[in-house]
Amino acid sequence: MSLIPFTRWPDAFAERYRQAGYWLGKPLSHMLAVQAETQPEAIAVVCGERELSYAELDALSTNLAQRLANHGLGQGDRALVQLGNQAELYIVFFALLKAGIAPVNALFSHSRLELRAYAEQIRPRLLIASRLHPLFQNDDLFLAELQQLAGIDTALLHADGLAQRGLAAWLQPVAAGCDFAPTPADEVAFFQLSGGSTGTPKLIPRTHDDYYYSVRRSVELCGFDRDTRYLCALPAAHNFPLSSPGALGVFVAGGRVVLAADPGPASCFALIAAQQVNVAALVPPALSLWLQAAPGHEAELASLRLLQVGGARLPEAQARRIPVVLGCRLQQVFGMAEGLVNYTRLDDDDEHVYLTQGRPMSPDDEVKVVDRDGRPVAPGQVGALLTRGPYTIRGYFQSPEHNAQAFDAEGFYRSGDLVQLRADGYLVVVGRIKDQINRGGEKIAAEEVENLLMAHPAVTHAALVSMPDPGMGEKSCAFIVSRDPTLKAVALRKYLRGLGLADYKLPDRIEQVAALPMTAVGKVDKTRLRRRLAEQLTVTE
Ligand code: OOB
Repeated sequence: MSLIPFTRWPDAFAERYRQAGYWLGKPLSHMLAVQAETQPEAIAVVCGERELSYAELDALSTNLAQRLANHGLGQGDRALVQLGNQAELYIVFFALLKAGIAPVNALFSHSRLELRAYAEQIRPRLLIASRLHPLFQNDDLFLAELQQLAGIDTALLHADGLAQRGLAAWLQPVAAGCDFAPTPADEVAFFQLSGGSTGTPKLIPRTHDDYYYSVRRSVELCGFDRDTRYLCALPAAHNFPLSSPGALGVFVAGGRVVLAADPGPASCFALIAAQQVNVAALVPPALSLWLQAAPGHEAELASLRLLQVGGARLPEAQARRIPVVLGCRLQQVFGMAEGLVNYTRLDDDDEHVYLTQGRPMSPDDEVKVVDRDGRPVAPGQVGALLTRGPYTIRGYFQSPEHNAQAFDAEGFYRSGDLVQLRADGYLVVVGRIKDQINRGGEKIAAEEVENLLMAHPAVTHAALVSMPDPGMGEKSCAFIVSRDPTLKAVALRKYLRGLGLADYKLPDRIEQVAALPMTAVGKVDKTRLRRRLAEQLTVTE
């Protein structure tokens, strides 16, 4: 049986991280075992009317792990999972970890193209999806296509009633059968999704050791404990609400995760009041909505003590309104699914909390800020951020060519962010050099959308760039050169959706141009396109 190949940390680093007590040699499922043992009756997850105790979360995930093992699945196998913000997301995650099966947790907003791309890369034997998702709702065509494409031999569907392949049946107790166990702690536990800047989304192999450390250290810094009641309103599979400290942090601390279907104030404020939520995590656009909606709802928000904001740039003015309007403290979180997470600290002064994106969580996070030629910039100057450390990957999954660019010779990951590293070690994010649009925390790789636009018979050239947006921070604009002057934006969007692209990646605006501006080296001059757009937008306002 072969486990999953990935780029390991060099031995000297691995040794250091073990010596320092970062890497414990324990699987991620260990956190659940601890709580099920010490406080089995405590509530771990609240989802709608349902409450799951730690004992139940542990038992249900063991049932599923046992059934999967009996079915012949185990160490080295991969799974493609797409579940929304439901308790099953955690049950399934722990079941797969316990059985040594490495999942990719696709976001619920992902569509056919994304699922296909993940399936092609990991070649899963197992698919766990949801009847609540449009792709799996009405017919089983896409299910059949995925099965054929990737060689999936087992497909389980959440919310499928008592149907044979309904997930519910697989959560029932079963007599013991085949043995199962997590993969060794220094092997791949699961795959995170990269925001990406390339044509196909890259996968991020995370080991038990590195991820468990990042969660434990986050818990320490953010002060999570048994009294923590954490609102998970962002897509639960994303790195931020999963591990910074996120739901896994809550499980490490023995607190309670309260799941919300979406981060809108309408659903969240009532949940905060009903469940006495004291911590929540948001992206900036959701924060804007909360700030608008909060006046008159102060009583509902009274239990909230800490609001974490991350995933995209948080304007200072908005940051400063948080304590005034929402009555709680702000913590800025600047992280990435590849690893490095920076936090402002709970005891930082206002200047740090409002003006910086925090500092790395681990004493062994190494940060370099360099100029175009790769030379370190003077302290406080803007440069590109590179990082390596005990929970930052050394390579994307099966991407040798991309890895050669994405990592430097010393194993530092090029995050693609432009930052200032202050003398006190705090980082300020000022921009980015990666070809990506950050649409309110949702990442869009320009190249992926451009390739699809150019697949349209009438389109000869395409460039996707960001444009400022008051609500989302950034939205996307596609500049296209087309053979057909009557080609409409709606038609192009419909075409992209037809190809199976997730809705959030559809260009918000489409501009037809005679030609794309080029740089001296023959690349599309996106700076000029962005400038043109900024000028147009100010004129029309
Ligand atoms: C988080 O992870 P990803 O992988 O979706 O995106 C990472 C990228 C960063 O490289 C940066 O470009 C941007 O998102 N970003 C921020 C930011 N937090 C992330 N840009 C400005 N300010 C921030 N506070 O987004 C993520 C992962 C773990 C925790 C939090 C966020």
